[in-house]
Amino acid sequence: MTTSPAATASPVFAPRGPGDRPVIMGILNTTPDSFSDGGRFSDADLAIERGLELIEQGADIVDVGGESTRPGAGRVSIDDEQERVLPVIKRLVEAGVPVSVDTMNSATALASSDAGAVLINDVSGGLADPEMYRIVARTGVHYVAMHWRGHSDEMQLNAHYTDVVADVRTELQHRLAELIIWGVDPERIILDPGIGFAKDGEQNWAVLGHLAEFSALGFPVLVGASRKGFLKRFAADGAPAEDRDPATAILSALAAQAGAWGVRVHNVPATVAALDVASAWQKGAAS
Ligand code: PMM
Repeated sequence: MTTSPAATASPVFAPRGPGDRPVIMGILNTTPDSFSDGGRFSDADLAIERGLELIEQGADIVDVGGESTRPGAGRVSIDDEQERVLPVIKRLVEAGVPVSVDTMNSATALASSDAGAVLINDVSGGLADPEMYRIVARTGVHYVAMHWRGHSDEMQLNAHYTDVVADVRTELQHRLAELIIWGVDPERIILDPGIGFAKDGEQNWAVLGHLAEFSALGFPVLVGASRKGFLKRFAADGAPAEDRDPATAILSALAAQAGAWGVRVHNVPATVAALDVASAWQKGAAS
């Protein structure tokens, strides 16, 4: 296990100037039960094809996940998770695609880093696996620490806050402190307020409306709101999750204006258009 050269060199993590388009993380769920793409990409060949398509459409990095984290979802075994994600990561990396792995398991994080993933996207912020920070420190990959208060089958029971913005911020600061104690390079840490994780609709909006307070912690901020349940009200009753893409695109543009470093999305073309408009607006020029 060595520090991945790709992790050091990837342009995904290059410094971004004011008005620059945020990083687009394209979602590639290889789970058969993913709520928003209906499990269409559980076959490895199809998943690889989809990953390449996400890049052609303008994604900067492809986030490969093998365990569903939708509310109520059960756990998968580490073996099953790795069987799903590793072949896809290896082939995407061979094709030159910057890849992140969406995992709470340090063993999967390590195997994915060895396979060339440049980012560990951990929705548990390290709380699900006590080995995670050690692995992140040793491999030198970039790391997303998301705000989390428990696994998907119980998280909505934990949606109690005194002040959701202040509480989420404080809990992320605790993650940051621990990451740094474990020797993780602060330059490689990205924060995520965890939209939809132990948060109801109003709490999600409160966090999004105060996104700048998360950026003020001094770390890049990733927003993952794509097709989530709280956006249902902006589509017709009973409409499929894809119909939340217009609302997601607008939300991504607003997140960009609020200083987000990146957005994690299913629909990349809609996101590119939305972020290019936000960027042109901010720069006063469409270049
Ligand atoms: N949401 C999901 C999965 N992974 N990762 C980050 N960093 N942030 C998120 O908000 C996030 C995530 C759940 O959504 P999905 O089932 O559509 O992937």
